[in-house]
Amino acid sequence: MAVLKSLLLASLASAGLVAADGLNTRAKAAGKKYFGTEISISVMNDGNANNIAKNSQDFGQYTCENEMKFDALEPARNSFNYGNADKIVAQAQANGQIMRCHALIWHSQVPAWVTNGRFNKADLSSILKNHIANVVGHYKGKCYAWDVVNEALNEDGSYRTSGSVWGSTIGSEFIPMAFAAAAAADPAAKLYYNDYNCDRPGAKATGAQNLIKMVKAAGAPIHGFGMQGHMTTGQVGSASQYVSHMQSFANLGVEVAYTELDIATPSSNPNFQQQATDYATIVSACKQVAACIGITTWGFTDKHTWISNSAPLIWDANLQKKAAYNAILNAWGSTSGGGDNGGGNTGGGDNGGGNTGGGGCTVAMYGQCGGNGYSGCKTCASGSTCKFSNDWYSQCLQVDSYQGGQHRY
Ligand code: 9MR
Repeated sequence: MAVLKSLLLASLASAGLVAADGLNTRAKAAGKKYFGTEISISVMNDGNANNIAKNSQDFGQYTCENEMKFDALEPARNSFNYGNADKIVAQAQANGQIMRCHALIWHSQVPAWVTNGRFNKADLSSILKNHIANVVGHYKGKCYAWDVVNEALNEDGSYRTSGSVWGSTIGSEFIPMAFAAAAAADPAAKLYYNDYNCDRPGAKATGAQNLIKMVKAAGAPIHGFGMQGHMTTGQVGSASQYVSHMQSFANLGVEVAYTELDIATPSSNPNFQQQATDYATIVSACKQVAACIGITTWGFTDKHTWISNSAPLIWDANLQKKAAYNAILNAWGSTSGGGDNGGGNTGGGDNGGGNTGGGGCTVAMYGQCGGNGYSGCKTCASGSTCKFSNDWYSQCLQVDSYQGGQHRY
């Protein structure tokens, strides 16, 4: 019966008789700007996967996975390479999808000419401003939002210096400096601070709120907070905690978006029903908060995910829709904007997680711990280990308790 109904709706939709249905269509009917996905050149080169990404009923927005990062765009000083990122933007525009642009200033994926350059504060500040002026200028009018600064906080909410060329050379003033430079280059773009492990109240989320206040006090514009939302199946808990937490950011005068949502479950022993419930919980929370303007998942198929041995997304590795797909549709509600049900939120435990920074030489989760030219601390905070990513970058990554594995880079 359900199959017949969806076949009927699909043919009516293709005949233009009813609005086509999808994750993005439902999000918009619930008053949001978009439901979107991270995409990469590898996904665009995977024809069947890319056909899913091109469907604007499901995805109204793209974020480049790596193609707009500093190392990709300015691999040598003042020499900019926009080829791959432009291909993604062109596909978005061809399909009527908007871009969240990611990420201008981050301690990770910084090219060696910057990290090894031994620049003083004045020189590095001018490198930062030049990068932003070029990149934001190049994409002026094409990015709904920019992640201006990414992951500038330690787990205890203090500003990251260890492993960050920006924080250690310029100090925290690089943050308002970056926001001011982005605003000058594209006054219409929404300027975001984006970070992980801020999804619930805690020291790091408080640090993010202090950072937003600090940028404003310095006289620079900041319009949004990006909750990355890298979560674990079965540990998501109830929607109400996310509702009040997002509202506490909105109270600072910024909009909020889930920018990198994925909900890990081991591919060897997945729990897709629980995962579906957990996706519905986050969607239902966003739906309840006016300031939550949209949700981006960090990819859409388990075939292309940054987390090894995991099945964290909405389509499986064979590009078939998982239980999460319908759970998200139901959680948004009907396309006519009426109230469907909210999607089942089960209670469940709220484990805050999060490792504290610790004194002396400890690299927080996701911090750099090795790579050519890296001379900083190599000891990862407890719960994480130093994992090789490429010749220039090793990173402290979480040891997943459920499988003893590691997130990968
Ligand atoms: O998914 C990205 C992966 O391909 C890269 O190797 C990695 C490099 O650090 O970055 C991943 O994306 C990250 C994002 O840019 C910022 N937040 C965490 C994301 C997942 O690791």
